[in-house]
Amino acid sequence: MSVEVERKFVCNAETVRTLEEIGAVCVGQHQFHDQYFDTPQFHLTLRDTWLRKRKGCWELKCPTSASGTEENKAAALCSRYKEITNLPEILLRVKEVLRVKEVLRVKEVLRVKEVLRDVGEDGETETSPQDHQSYQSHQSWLDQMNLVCFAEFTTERRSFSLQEEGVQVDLDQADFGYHVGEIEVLVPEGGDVQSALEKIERTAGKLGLTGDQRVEGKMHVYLQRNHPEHYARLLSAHVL
Ligand code: V4E
Repeated sequence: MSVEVERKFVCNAETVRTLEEIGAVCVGQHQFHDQYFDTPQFHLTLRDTWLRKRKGCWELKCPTSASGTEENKAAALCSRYKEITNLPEILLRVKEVLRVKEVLRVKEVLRVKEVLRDVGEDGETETSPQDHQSYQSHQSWLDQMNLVCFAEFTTERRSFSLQEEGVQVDLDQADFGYHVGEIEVLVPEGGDVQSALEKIERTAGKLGLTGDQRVEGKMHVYLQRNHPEHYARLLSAHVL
């Protein structure tokens, strides 16, 4: 598990040239399709927990607690989320957030437990790569936890690396007409978040970013445009 620390920024026609001038190297361009899942009552996203399927793999982004020493201006412009890519861990975390015992009827709980046991959540069952693959594509647990897709879009991403800083800069163009940049550093769990924030601030300075407002992410704009009720719930819960 790692923590992704990132700052979003508004990019423009000059951004690629500026990246090249500061020594960033383009490390690739690719397209991916994201599907995001939640209950119809928004149980996950109201807890700032984001379950998605990208390129056939499940990923969960969930909050990480700030240490308290990072609450300065640079930190305020950044977000930090734990990224979980191991499916049994994802199911465990989703189950915790949904408080399955309270939300589902007894019969449904038993079925969820069975699924979690099968994917090795209790650590007793070994899963082979084939099993893992089949659970990645087997979606019955979505039904059992009442999870439905609430957002899907495709992103064209160009990625740049600033090797000496260990920083990646992504320039994203979403298919619903929104363009956003991200400066990001991956920190191993328990690693130095303060140092990641400093690297991001130095990079932002080199890119000439002067704004002191948080820039909206793709999901923010997607929900605002497509699901105003969901958007309003997240705004009033201060998730977005
Ligand atoms: C964490 C989150 C969401 C999940 C999508 O995260 P995001 O980093 O925006 O997407 P993407 O495609 O860049 O993922 P990556 O490839 O970097 O893993 S949707 C909303 N949030 C919360 C959130 C927030 N509150 N504020 C900001 C600035 N970003 C995200």
